[in-house]
Amino acid sequence: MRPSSDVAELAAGVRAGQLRAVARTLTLVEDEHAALPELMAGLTRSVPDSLVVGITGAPGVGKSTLTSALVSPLRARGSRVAVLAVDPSSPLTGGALLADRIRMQEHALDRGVFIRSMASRGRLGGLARAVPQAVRVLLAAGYEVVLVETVGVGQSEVEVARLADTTLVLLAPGMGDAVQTAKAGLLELADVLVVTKADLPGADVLAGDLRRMVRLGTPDWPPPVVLTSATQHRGAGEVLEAVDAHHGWARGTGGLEVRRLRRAQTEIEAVLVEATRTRLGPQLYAARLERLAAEVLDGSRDPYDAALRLSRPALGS
Ligand SMILES: Nc1nc2c(ncn2[C@@H]2O[C@H](COP(=O)(O)OP(=O)(O)O)[C@@H](O)[C@H]2O)c(=O)[nH]1
Ligand SMILES: [Mg+2]
Repeated sequence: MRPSSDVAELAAGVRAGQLRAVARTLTLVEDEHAALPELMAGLTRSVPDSLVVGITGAPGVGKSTLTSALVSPLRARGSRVAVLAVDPSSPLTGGALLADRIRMQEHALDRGVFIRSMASRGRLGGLARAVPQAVRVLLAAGYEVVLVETVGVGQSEVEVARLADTTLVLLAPGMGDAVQTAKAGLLELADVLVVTKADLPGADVLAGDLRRMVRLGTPDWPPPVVLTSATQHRGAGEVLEAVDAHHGWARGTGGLEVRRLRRAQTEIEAVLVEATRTRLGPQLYAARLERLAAEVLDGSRDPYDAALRLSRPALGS
């Protein structure tokens, strides 16, 4: 894909909501393709009525199950919905993504639902660019709701969850208590706390502990605690109500705008880093970074000078 006409055609396909164009573009985003700058220029668009929801929590907590359950009520109110399952370490968790696919299969034939998993090829910071870009592609394609499911609760996933308009943190009975959640910084991250698997023993105790914890913090927006059970088919509607309530509150207070600005800032910064890598070529970039790091470590160079030399190859090494 080189000629500008191809790129323009692809962007037009995305804007028209063509599935193949959207899928192809997301692959280019994943691969950090050289045509991205031109492609993204054709996909710039303000979508103020959009809703981007981050869904995070430990593997197995029930993220994919809840994500799938949220799609139906969203579709019922007329939204086109995209699901982005973010996998920071694709080779190892391929099985999890396959399971996600199966869990979301009930929506497979619905043209108003787009489901896609995305890997970051294990590069630090790669998700910071790829996820906001992918979200922008999906919004440009006319999906006004994007559900971003992260695979775990590692640092990069938490960063990704922070980029959403509204972030759900999921916990299940028997998978860590309220104190651990608070220690991991997940209470501050949460706009809505969801206790999944409420059909299992311990769910009410966990929910009660979480509510007490939330009250201790006295935040501007105390995250509501919602119980869900996939086996009993309950809770998804309440989760959506809580998401709407948070979205409305964030819109009213200006917090939504702040988050969206942060998403754009993160993307710009990530593009800056990746542009340097692209300009040098990944091998040279990695080699140079490694050498500069060694020099910083042995005290022969300060980190500022190292950063300058990394970003400005003309300075030599
Ligand atoms: N008992 C029970 N099991 C659930 C519930 N939700 C999900 N599960 C099961 O928990 C496992 C992990 O669910 P999944 O959605 O893939 O979790 P993820 O790794 O966080 O995406 C699956 O076997 C689900 O069937 C629930 O509400 N109750
Ligand atoms: Mg999952």
